[in-house]
Amino acid sequence: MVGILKIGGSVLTDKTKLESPRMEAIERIAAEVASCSSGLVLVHGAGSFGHIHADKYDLRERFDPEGILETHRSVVRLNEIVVEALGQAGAHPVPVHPLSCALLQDGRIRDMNIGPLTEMIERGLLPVLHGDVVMDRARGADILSGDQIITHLARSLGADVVALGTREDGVIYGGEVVSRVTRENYHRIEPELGGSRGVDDVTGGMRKKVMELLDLADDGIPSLIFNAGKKGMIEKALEGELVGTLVEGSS
Ligand code: IP8
Repeated sequence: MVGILKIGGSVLTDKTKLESPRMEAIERIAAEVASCSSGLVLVHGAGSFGHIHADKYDLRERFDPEGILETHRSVVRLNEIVVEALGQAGAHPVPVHPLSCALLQDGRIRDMNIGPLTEMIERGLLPVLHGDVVMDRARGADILSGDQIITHLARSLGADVVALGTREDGVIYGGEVVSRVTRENYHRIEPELGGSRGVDDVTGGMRKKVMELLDLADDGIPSLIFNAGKKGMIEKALEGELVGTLVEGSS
């Protein structure tokens, strides 16, 4: 049983202020994750660590060695905070940095070294990855979002559960949570799907997330978007309870 959990950067950080972790949320989430960390891979977003630097150096458009280093170091700082909190909470976290194990081609993952991850999971460790700046064979370097990481891992590890914790209760349409999103209803809700709050999100917000997850659903792997800002939701999401929006294949 393999579960992939992403926690968005807006849950873990205040996206309006440079490098400001929400420590209370991080510690609560670490405790919740530690209690169901067996067979789990955790991926976290960058929030105000990373997006601000990537934007400052315009990293999606230009190859900039200084920007690459600054952006990577920033997301690693958040990763260290998350890993530390998970360790304190009793999990056995290990940091895994995409810059060192993934390669892109035109912004999409071309290669990712999965061997160490399967070994970590088998040995009871909790790999903790994050959105990162990653080398790209066509562009030099590009920003790899945690959303693309989870869909890639879900396919290559054959995940049983894929859950994305955000600060929203799920996909919202007309002020209500949409319980299921498929290719059939996507065109109707799409105009209401926005970007993300706070700093410029260089990887695209809710619309991009849902598109990524619909591609995963086309491959037969459903996923859940839920509110990780609310206590107790992580366990429910990982147990398969419908506590948000299920993105699934067409029936
Ligand atoms: O927050 C973005 O990852 P995301 C990574 O998961 C950087 O979209 C470096 C901005």
